Amino acid sequence: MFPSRRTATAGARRFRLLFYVFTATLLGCSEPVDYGPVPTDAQLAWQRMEINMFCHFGPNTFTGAEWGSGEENEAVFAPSALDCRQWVDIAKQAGMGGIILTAKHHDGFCLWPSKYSTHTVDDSNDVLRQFVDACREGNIKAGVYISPWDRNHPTYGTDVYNDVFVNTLHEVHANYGPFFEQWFDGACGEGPNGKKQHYDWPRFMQTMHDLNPHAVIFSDIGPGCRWVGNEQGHCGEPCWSTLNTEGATPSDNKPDPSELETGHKGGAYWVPAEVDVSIRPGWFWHSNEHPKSVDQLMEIYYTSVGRNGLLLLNVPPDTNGRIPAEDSAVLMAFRAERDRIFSHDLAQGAKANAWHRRGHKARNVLDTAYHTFWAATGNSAELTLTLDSITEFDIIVIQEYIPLGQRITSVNLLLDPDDGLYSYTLGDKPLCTTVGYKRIIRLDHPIRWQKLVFQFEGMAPPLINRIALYNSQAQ
Ligand code: FUL
Repeated sequence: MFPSRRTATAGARRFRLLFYVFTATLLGCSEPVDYGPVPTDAQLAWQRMEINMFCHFGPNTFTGAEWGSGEENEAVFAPSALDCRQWVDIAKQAGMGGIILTAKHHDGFCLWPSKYSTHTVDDSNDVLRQFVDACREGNIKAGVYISPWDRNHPTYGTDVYNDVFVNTLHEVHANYGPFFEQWFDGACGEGPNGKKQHYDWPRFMQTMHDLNPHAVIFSDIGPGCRWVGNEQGHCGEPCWSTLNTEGATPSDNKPDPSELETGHKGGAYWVPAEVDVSIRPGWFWHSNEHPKSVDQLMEIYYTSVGRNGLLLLNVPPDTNGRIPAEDSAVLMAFRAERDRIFSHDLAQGAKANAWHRRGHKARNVLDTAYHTFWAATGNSAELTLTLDSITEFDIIVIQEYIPLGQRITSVNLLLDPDDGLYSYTLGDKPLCTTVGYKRIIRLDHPIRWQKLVFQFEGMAPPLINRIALYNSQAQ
């Protein structure tokens, strides 16, 4: 029988204490290493972009359809004042780092003069060329959406179509790349002969890897990033960047959308969530539709970027080939609102204290350098922030250092009643479960406090690269 705490001898107690100090010292000396799957450099750079623009543009813009039939006359696609530089300017001003263009949607219409299709723009109207040139000139990353579902191609529904699709990928990536992201829509419907295609996903993925190993590949299940399981603009709660994809394929054999929303705790692969949602009701521009409000976009921001996702916000150009003024205005207001709230970090100047591994002190959570972080010594860890003075805030941002894996399973906040004005506590309710790249926590109402104790639980010792506080009510 083991001696209980109460009955242990003084010698046993001394031995136990020495054992703890020794273990803590050993842990404190070792460098943190990867826990589970970790992002590639390309996935990390992608996640740090936070918000990108999606542009759905094609014959549907002119016909009012969302899924074109593939039978539309090519001449219907006739933008009167195409200006991809305007898209770039707006995306940059809105704080976006990349734009993904639907180079071929389900109607099969190619926005470049493809040799593998007759349903294309003509040589003098190469939209994809104009798009990549404008992106390069404006120093913003270009990405491309190429739909495998093709309602026009005569070979769709036969094995030959898989060759056609691979050739199409070659043509686009070799002649117009490099692209930072390849978007593979999972939709798989009937083609012109009434047959569905059996997509050769392994071959498509291998082709992409050979063409551009640095592109982040989107599909329902990755491998670069995954569909978030809904088109409403939110991640699940929790939201893991890890996913089990063994035995799954995009389209018809993917995990349930609810699993794509949350990811899998302890999942075998790093496949972060991309939240694709449109600023308007449809994906394509329609004259009778209007953009969402700033408040709606802020809500989407909090539940996508603020829950460990990347927001891919669709802003469709109109029949002129330009982003309409009302969409641009709301995007500027969305940017201004984020700047207003997030440009003044109230934790700056605070003191941070915690047990840490050598070189990875608690104060690293306060600097803005990405690769400095606090490394806790155990799976349960506490960090205390003491602000300069009593401060009012209602938003807490926490960023986990994901280059070494996603570890945190819950965060609790204790407000120390000795130092504040009120003995307000959130103590019995976790602030959040998962953190990941970025977690934005909105409190129910602003609180005024000076000393905050964060309690972290992780599957491995938590690594935190940033904690910041904001007041959304401040002007
Ligand atoms: C879906 C498509 O069917 C929609 O038209 C749109 O492109 C959306 C982003 O993905 O699967």
